[in-house]
Amino acid sequence: MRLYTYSIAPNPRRVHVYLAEKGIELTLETVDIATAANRSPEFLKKNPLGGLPVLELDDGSHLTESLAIIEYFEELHPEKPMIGRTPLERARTREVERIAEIGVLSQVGTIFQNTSPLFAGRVKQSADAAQNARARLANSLTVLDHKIGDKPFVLGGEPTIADCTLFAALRFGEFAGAPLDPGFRKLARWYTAFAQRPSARD
Ligand SMILES: N[C@@H](CCC(=O)N[C@@H](CS)C(=O)NCC(=O)O)C(=O)O
Repeated sequence: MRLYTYSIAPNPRRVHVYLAEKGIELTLETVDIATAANRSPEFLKKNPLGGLPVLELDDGSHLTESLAIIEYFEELHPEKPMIGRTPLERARTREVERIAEIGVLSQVGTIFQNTSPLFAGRVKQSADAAQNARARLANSLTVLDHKIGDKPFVLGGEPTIADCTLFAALRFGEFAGAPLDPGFRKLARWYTAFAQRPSARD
C-alpha cells in the first residue's frame, strides 16, 4: 500500500497522526498541492476530485476520503482501538470526530479560502462567508472545550480518531489565520499537550 499525501495539509495530517499513534508504517509519496501536482491528469486518475490523501491498495485501486482511510486501517488493526471499544464509545467518538471535522476543520477551511490572498484568484471571496464560518467555529469550539474538560484526550484516557482530526484542524487554523483563542482554556491545554506527542510532529 502507498499513501499519496501532503503532510502539512489538514486531511493528510490527520491520517499521519492516526498512523503514528497506531504504529502503522506505510510508504508515503508526496503530491505537491502548492504546484497543483494533485490536479495533474495522472493524479486525477487516482482521485478524480484531486484531494489528498489517497491510499493506493495492493490491487492498484484507490481509496479516497481521510476518514474512510482511517476506518479501513482501524478495521485491519483493531488492537489499541482508536474508535472506542463498545457501541456507545464508538458512537461518542464518531460524534466528536464529526464536530471536529465539520465544525472546526471545515470552518477553518472556509475562513482560509475567503480571506487568504492565495485563494484570491481562485474563488470569489466573501467577507460574510468568512464571518459566518468564524461564528460556527466559535460555537463548535465552545462545545468541544466543554466536552474535553479536564480529560487527557478528547474522549478520555486514550487518544482516538477525534484527537487526530481536532489536532489537524487546530494546526491548520494557525496557518489559516484562525488560531485557537486561548480563552478556550480546556482545548488550549489539550492542544499544547497533544502537540508534544511524537505523532504530532511535522
Ligand atoms: N474530504 C476529503 C478532503 C480532501 C481534500 O480536500 N484535501 C485537501 C488537503 S486538506 C486537498 O487536497 N486540497 C487541494 C485541492 O483540492 O486541490 C478528505 O477528507 O480526504
